[in-house]
Amino acid sequence: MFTQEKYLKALNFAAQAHGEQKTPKGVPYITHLVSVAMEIIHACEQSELKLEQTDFAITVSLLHDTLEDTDVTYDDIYKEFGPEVAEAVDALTKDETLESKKEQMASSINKLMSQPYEIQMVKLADRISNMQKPPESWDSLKKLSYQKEAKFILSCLKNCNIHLSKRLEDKINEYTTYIN
Ligand SMILES: [Mn+2]
Repeated sequence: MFTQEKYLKALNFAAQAHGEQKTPKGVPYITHLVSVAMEIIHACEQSELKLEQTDFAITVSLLHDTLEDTDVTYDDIYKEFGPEVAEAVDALTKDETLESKKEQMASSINKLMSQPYEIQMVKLADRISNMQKPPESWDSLKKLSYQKEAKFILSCLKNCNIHLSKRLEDKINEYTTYIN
């Protein structure tokens, strides 16, 4: 189970932070965050994770893109949610001082591998959410490289949660139907 008030606190904070931002498909960004949180809740229930771990993973899932994509700072998160959540969101944020997307991904995964399982779970849930049908504008090459990247993420983080790993594996296989 999880604590409704903690979910709502993180949801409201994230909704405020992302404001008018949209996903690549043009729907409000909060749909992405809620879909990641939904994957986390499902996996935590199936794995019978403790209340504290579940609340933590849900909060981090709702906030996971705030540092990367909004004006929210590490200190803002620290003040509202404490040091563990701030550290977790930071660990899920790309280092944009690195030049290529590939380097950013490698460094991000490297950083995540030494983090607690609940934080790694958010990365898997994020990618599960992002393996839905890609935008029409993506060509085959882009879709293929996105699928390849997902395989890399899965191979590095698969031990954090068996249900999320299985779900991402299924999503990766299903993704092939979107590539022509
Ligand atoms: Mn995300």
